[in-house]
Amino acid sequence: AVKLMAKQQVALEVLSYHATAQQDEVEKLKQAGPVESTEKLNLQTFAFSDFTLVEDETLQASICMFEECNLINKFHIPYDVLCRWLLSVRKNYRPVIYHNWRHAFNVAQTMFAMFKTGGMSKVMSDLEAFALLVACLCHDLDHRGTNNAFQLKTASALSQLYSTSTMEHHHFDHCIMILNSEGNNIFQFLSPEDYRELIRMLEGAILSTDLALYFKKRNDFFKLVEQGVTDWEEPKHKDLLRGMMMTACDVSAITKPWEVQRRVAELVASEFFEQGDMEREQLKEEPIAMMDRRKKSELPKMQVGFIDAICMPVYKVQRAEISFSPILPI
Ligand code: 5BB
Ligand code: ZN
Repeated sequence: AVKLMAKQQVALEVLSYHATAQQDEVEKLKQAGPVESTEKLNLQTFAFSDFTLVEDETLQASICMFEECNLINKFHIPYDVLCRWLLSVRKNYRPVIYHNWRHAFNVAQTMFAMFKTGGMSKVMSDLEAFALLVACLCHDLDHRGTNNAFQLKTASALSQLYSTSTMEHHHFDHCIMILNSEGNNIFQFLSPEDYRELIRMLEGAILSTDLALYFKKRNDFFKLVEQGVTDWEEPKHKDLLRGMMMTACDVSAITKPWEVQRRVAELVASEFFEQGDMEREQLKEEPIAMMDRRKKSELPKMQVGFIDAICMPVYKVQRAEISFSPILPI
């Protein structure tokens, strides 16, 4: 009963924010078409930065990524449905400092580069490319700029619904809700088998962006790679690999040229500090150092710790046949 009430509460909360694209927006994006070439925008490179793109160019560039992975043709995505879905996805990111649409777009771009430049298309099917690209664009939907620990501490409706991977479950739910909205189902012409498999991969990929799950699973993955496993056909291994790719894309801001990564780290820090402020004001609690603006001077050291302990291990994974490292050459 508690769970049911939580669910109703969350549904109300979610519905108050959920919105899909307007027809005039769809028409405008349709007319604009994709950007001329992904090369022009450097979409294929790991050093890409979105700073020079205006809002609508991020959507055109997204269309381009679908196009260049041949997903529009292969999976018969109606062009207006793709446009509407992209507009809806963008609309369902909140204007928070870091976990906003731009972050999702950048994560998808790194995934695109892994396929095009990193050679991951050699081990991934088109259906997997589709699932991963969509997962990247949707993996932080309706983020509120606060983490899972904050949801638990504030006993938010969301945390009553999902006690672990709270936000990630919500991002997935939100993703499904958009797909189920009229005119937004980019999967509508998939066979029932492909559809089921794609949704399963989508859920796994979005949930794997929970740092806690990454820690739980990464040792299994590193062991596999160390053993020289090349047989990514084993479904369990493949699930693991897709999850690790999601993590590698999610934290890829740290792989950008210094000026870019510095600016992004500032956004991350600002969002953390805002949560710290809320904890102080609303919960009368001392925030952890990472979220405490009074401990700002400790931030560079923490960021280096983050890079060494969380990011580098996943980028160091390398075998002749696979590499998804923006840092190390193939
Ligand atoms: C992260 C885990 N937390 C519970 C304690 C603190 N750490 S941390 O020491 O690794 C840390 C990470 C400390 C400071 C940080 O940013 C200061 C600007 C960060 C950090 N986190 N830095 C970043 O550039 C980014 Br991006 C992030 C984002 C982490 C969000 C979730 C990552 C999901 C990976 C699957
Ligand atoms: Zn993210």
